[in-house]
Amino acid sequence: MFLSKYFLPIVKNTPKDAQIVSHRLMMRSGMIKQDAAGIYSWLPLGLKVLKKISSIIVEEQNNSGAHEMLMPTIQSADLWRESGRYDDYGLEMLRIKDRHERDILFGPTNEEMITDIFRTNIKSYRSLPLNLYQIQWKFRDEIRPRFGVMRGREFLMKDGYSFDIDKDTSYEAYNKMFISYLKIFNKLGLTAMPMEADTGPIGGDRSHEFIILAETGESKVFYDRKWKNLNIDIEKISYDENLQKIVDRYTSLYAATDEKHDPSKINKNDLLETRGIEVGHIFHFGTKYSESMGAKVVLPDGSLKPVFMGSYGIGVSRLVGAIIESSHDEAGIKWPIQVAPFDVAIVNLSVGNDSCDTIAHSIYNSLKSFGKDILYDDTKESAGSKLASMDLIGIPYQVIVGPRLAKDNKFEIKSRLTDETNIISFQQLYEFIK
Ligand code: 5CA
Repeated sequence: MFLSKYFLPIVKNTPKDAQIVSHRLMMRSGMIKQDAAGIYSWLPLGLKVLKKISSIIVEEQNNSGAHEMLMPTIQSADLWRESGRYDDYGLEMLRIKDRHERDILFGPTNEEMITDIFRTNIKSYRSLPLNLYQIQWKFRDEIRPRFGVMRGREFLMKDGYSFDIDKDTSYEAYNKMFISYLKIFNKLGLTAMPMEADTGPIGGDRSHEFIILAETGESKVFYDRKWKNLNIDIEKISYDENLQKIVDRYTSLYAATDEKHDPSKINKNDLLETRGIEVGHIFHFGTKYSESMGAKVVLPDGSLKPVFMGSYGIGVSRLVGAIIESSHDEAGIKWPIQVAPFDVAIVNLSVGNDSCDTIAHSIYNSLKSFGKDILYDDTKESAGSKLASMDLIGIPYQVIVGPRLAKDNKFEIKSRLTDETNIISFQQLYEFIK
């Protein structure tokens, strides 16, 4: 991609109302534009990151045996009346009337709709277990939308739902998602701590939040300092193992948000206190929705039984902010390679200089032939401003082509993650890419 032809509206001044670093950096780097309180447009650079995060989630959820689908954002109020949540949900639900005066709503979550899909299509215990998920926009009319995409009113969520024949197999499905979530956050370059949580308006008997530690997080969190020694290689864990044992290891050490914190449960000397960002939340609620909405399966003896369910959420758009909170410096974002909007940036410091242009173009073409996604700064901005913009948007590698080195067919390569710079030749670049 040539920067001169791209849409990257970089903002020089720090936006006044952005209180936390991820919000400031997302606005300044032209990733998002606020359209109303808690409602954002995702501009090309931001959308690329959102899609990369989504595809890592999809890949790992599919590995766990879940199936991706897509439900509408708009739902009928009648479904929510069946579960009893239409009245219970309160002011966070955006309620709409269509032209026939029918009550509809913009979905804040999808337990009712998925239960309806299940009861329409699944009749026998033979179809279980089943796990269906989607990545779809949600709307919650938050009283205090803030921190940019961290607490939006419209936000992208991965929401999944498991269906099982009894409590034991349903807990197995819950454990599978528990492990899948840790694998996802690990793949995204984040360390997420699972913490016991309240079930709130979703309901149920078991629930965990997944928290990224960050000073700017909304929740206060308390945990055992021995957490750091919990050496589990989550990547190596297979979904076929005894997952209860692994979940028990994760939950054996004290970790709680302030709603659940109980000082009597932990030795004072082991206690650490900080703040965290909730990036995922899973719930086991058994037959809460299947009973009220009549989602039953026929058992081998011909009797009917309501299915056991759980639901599993990840804040996909919130993750963009959470990753920035945990990977940035004063100059800007430092994207982990796997979610970076581009793989490599080429900065031509002297557009119009023959040797710079020739070198920059040939680097562009050869990196492209290796399948790399490249942003090539071919604009006539000053060198200082170009380098500052590249540090701001945080592409993991910058290839910097300037007239002094170009004379000898050389250029600089900078890792944005370590800020280490090296002078290299074409040959070294190829070796590096390989
Ligand atoms: N039905 C369940 C799971 S599918 C559910 O809705 N869970 S939730 O309410 O905890 O939301 C799931 C995740 O969405 C949260 O862990 C959080 O990361 C994200 N989230 C929730 N509210 C917002 C918001 N206002 N802005 C951005 N992300 C949000």
